[in-house]
Amino acid sequence: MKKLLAAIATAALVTTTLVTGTVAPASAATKLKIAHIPKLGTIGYFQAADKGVQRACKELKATCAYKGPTEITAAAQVKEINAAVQSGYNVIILAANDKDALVPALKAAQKKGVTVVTYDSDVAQAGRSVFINQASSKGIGQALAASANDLAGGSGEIAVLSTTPDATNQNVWIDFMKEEIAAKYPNLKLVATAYGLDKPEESTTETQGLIQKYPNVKVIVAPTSVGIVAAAKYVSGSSSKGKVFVTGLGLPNDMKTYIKDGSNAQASLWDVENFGYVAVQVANSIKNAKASVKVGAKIASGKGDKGLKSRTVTKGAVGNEIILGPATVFTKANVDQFNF
Ligand code: RAM
Repeated sequence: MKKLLAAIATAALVTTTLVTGTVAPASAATKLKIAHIPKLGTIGYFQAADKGVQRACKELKATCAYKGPTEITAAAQVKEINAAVQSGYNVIILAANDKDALVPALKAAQKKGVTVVTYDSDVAQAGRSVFINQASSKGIGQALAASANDLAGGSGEIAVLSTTPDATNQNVWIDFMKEEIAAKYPNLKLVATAYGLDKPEESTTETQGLIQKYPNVKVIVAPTSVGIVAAAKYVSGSSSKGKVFVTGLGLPNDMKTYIKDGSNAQASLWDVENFGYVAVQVANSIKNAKASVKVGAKIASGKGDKGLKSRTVTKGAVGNEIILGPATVFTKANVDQFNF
């Protein structure tokens, strides 16, 4: 029996060697030239993601450039996409400002052999190979609804402060949040959705506008790293402190003050640096190992992936996607343990 097991093990080894041997040697791998195109260059969240992009690039000996648009629009991203193709980039890592408007430019890029991986905010399937989603979109929507219900004490008016009206990710999350409210929290009333364009000044003005127009609003839900801190800062410095509460998605360093002071803000987020790392590693697996991106396929996500070392493709709200991992909820007790 022992001999038989040993023989099977040896046979398995031989087979593995043969399979591995058929893969192109490392030296034949395409050298990656990666353009990282965020929604807007100045957003701290994307700059944090770029640290992970750079970490993966170093590991892969790839060339990487942060091509942050100066406007948070689809048109500004189309310019960056076309310029990247013209300059010979062979991979685009993109957080999209619009689900459909970027697709023609991305299709043209893919035709020229560019591998496109979206992360954070998706485009329609035809524009990319796969989407790296930060966490389950439904899970994010449910968590936002639960937090709003908690802060509202189970009933009353709530409002949303979003980014741009066309942002794929925020729109998917808000839809799931509405579904959850209808199903579980019938005493919450969503009175308005405002758009602060992921800019501090606009987000502050929109927060002020919401509170003025809806004097009974109890909670502002901001699923945006820029909006949430603008809203929390505004509330904390106004007479609404302790009456209006802010929740949503935000960087722990930005939100610390407002989680700990009497504002009682709530916030959660995922590991943004690892997010950028995984996006690049998945792009490398697609380009150099011809990894399948079909639902059910497993993709290597790099030895420095702080989560899993390989990721499974699943079916998402827009198309095939890979989920980074659950978000961390920051509390008074844990927020000081994070530094990003
Ligand atoms: C902003 C962006 C981004 C979103 C985070 C939470 O930085 O809108 O797309 O994922 O917030």
